[in-house]
Amino acid sequence: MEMQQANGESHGSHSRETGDGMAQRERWGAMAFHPTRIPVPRFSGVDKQRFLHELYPLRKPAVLTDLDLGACKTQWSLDYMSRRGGERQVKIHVSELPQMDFIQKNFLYRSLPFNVFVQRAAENKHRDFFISEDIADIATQFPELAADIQIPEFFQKDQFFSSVFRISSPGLQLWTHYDVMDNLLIQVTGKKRVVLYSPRDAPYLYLSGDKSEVLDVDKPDLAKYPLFSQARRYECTLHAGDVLFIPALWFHNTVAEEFGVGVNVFWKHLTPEFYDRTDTYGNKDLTAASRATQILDRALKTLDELPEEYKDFYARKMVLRVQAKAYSANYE
Ligand SMILES: O=C(O)CCC(=O)C(=O)O
Repeated sequence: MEMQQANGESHGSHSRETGDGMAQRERWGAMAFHPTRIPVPRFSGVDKQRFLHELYPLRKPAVLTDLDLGACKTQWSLDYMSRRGGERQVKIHVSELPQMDFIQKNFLYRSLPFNVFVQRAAENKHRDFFISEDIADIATQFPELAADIQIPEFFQKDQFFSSVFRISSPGLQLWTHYDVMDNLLIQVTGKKRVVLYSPRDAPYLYLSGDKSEVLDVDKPDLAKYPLFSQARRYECTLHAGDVLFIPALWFHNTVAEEFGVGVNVFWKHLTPEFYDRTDTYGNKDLTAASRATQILDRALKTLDELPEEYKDFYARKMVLRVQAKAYSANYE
């Protein structure tokens, strides 16, 4: 029901712009935005048993504190990272503005030696962001550094997908997106704010693929994205040593409040056949979801053959059928 109302209303008000509609949009644009912030709960010293039996089944984000992450917390200074990481080339996002924008593409992919990158990322005047690799695994790419970090063993070895360094300049903002795998975001040094939205709130996020077009979640353009104010905002601040569990499909965006080093660990919580074998970042939709999307694209093209009145009628009937058949009743 929600999806139909959401899309119907927003398209209606955008396509049939009246004087009233424009005034309304201006009012929305001018309105201050003070969303309710739902704190992500924090749990201290969670062990594997508690994680798997109490927290994991809830499929909700949780900040895990006071875990034993190994020597990384005290060791990973700038000099140590540069020395131990060496001169291997790494791919990075480089942008002049801290708020990276995937619509305007205000960033470039570049390669730098790891030691140069780490030093530059720590400087305010440079804007060199996190490392992005082909399927990344810090254990094989940076064994000297990986030896310092003890990744919480909350999943079986064969579920492991990737581990990625997140080295962020102060102020770096990463857009709201979802991943299809479960994820632990381990904040080793520095401070990061994370805002999350439930998969259930997808209708309010103006999605383009796996990303939300609403780049500024603090001051959204409500004239352009009026439904965004309905998205429930979960929020936490990660301090050195905190670990955030981000369940698959939960939208998240990050702001580095200080220069910081983190490590992401992605793992498959479903059996391997669900996942796309060509996925390198853990964000390609499950194969059955991609097939269903292609079939929908074909259905939409077929509906285009109809006159508008009929297309609208059958489209609404189809939406009702999708809701009745595919929406979960068991989902908050
Ligand atoms: O740490 C970051 O800045 C980004 C983390 C992220 O996107 C993720 O955990 O999937």
